[in-house]
Amino acid sequence: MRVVPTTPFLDQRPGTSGLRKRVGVFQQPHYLENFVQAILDAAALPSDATLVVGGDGRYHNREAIQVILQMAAANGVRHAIVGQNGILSTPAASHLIRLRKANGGIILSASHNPGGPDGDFGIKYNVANGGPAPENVTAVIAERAASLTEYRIEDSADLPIGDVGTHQLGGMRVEVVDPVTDYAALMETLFDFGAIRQLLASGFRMRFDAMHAVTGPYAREILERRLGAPAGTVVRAEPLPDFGGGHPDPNLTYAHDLVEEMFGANAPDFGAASDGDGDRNMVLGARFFVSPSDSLAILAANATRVPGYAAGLAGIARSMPTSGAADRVAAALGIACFETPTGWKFFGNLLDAGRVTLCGEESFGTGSNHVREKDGLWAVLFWLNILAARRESVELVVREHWQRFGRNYYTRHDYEEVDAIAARALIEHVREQQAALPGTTLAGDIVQTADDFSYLDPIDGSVSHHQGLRIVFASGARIIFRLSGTGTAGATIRLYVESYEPDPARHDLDAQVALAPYIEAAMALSDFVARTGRTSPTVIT
Ligand code: G16
Repeated sequence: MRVVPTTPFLDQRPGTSGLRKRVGVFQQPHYLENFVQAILDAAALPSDATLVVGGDGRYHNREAIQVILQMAAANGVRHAIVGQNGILSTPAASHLIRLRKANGGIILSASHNPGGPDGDFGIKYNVANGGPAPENVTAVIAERAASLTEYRIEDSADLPIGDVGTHQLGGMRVEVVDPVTDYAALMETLFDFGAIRQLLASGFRMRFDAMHAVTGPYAREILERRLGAPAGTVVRAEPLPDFGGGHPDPNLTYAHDLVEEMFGANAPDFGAASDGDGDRNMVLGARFFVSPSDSLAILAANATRVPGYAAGLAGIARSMPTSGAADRVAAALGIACFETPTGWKFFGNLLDAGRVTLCGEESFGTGSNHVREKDGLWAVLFWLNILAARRESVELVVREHWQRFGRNYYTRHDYEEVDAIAARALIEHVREQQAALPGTTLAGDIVQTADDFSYLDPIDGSVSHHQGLRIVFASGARIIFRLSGTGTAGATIRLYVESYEPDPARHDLDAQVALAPYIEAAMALSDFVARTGRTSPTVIT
């Protein structure tokens, strides 16, 4: 064991989901080691600790895993559980932490950000409940990283993590496990595999785009082998270190091949994609896009058709920028709907306390109390189970939902890699105007409230400030400005816009058209073009 003197890096502060930086930043001498030591110090693990380690297979994953194992051994961890070849999807890692009662896990991923030598890398710590470390832990990680003077590492040859089995590293036992088996078994306990198998055998056609990211092996095993979907249902199934040069973000822009197929002639009945680390999902019907906010509401409204949720839901939680569609379902079901800041870590306490069963975010994330992360393939199986039970098209299921609950028109405009100073100034400019907005008219609607969202966690009493600027209208419409906490270059400004339409005769508009007056008002209020030089978003969802 070696103790290596080091000096702190000043940029090692976790964002919305761990530390995400360019690969080159992580390849600097001591950079990864410093952050791993900060995690291990902050985690304050007991002497017989078990740690789960895995990642999405992106460039630098394998090298980083060897370093993490050597450092875990040197820091007294007794048992490490590693996915074969260093692969574990984020939800599978969360499940493994819970299943094996590990003390925590280190997950390597920059999620939906591109990979490869010039792409992004990331690392985050999950705690014993299987979920991302809450803010009180990430704050200690940041403090430790900023004051570190040394790290500990075991001098050892690389372990053969391609082989399932047990290895010894110093005083630590390293167990290399198949990444898929336990996760697939969990899915079988939640969903009616028999009914889905019948649906898939009935001529129903689906396509799953794994985007050359981590879900390929999971989707092949579950959809093709266990559920009998024809070979080739899962495309781009091979996880590649650079995701085949693509951007593994399942949205209308980056999952373009799937979108083209689903909006083309002879489109399959159902299409889905997942992201780099397998926690996001996008769901499509034939020539029909399901907005993630609607998806959460629809899963909630149909939950009792699915075996794992047949007893009903304790409650629902959604992030603040996610549309209010789920709130309407919760009201109809007579259950609570919680509004949390952006970041899956904020759902952990509510799930642990049994206050909510389903959670979701506008950023293509949906999940439940089965793990403590959002779960892409789980959402796909939930949809398939509903379709198998209802035998209706995706479009019909969504339209019937709107008819019953009204439609929440929704869009998110992302402006990526904006100059960071200009982006912060724009947010300040909006903030300064907020106090004077209530009672005034914007986009032909009266502003009811305008604030900077703060969250009081009802379980542990912690408060999180500055979670996004909201402008809420009398009609229920909302305009929200927020800076992303996951970008790695400049700043990403997110503009979220929502309106509510109860009249089914007005449910057929394109969301961009329906929301145009609010979008224009937001652009004018923020002086957007002049301040950023941008006239159109990088990504529209
Ligand atoms: C992460 C978080 C999500 C969050 C998303 C976007 O997802 O886990 O909770 O909604 O980032 O965050 P931001 O708007 O700050 O960029 P993922 O899939 O990237 O891990």
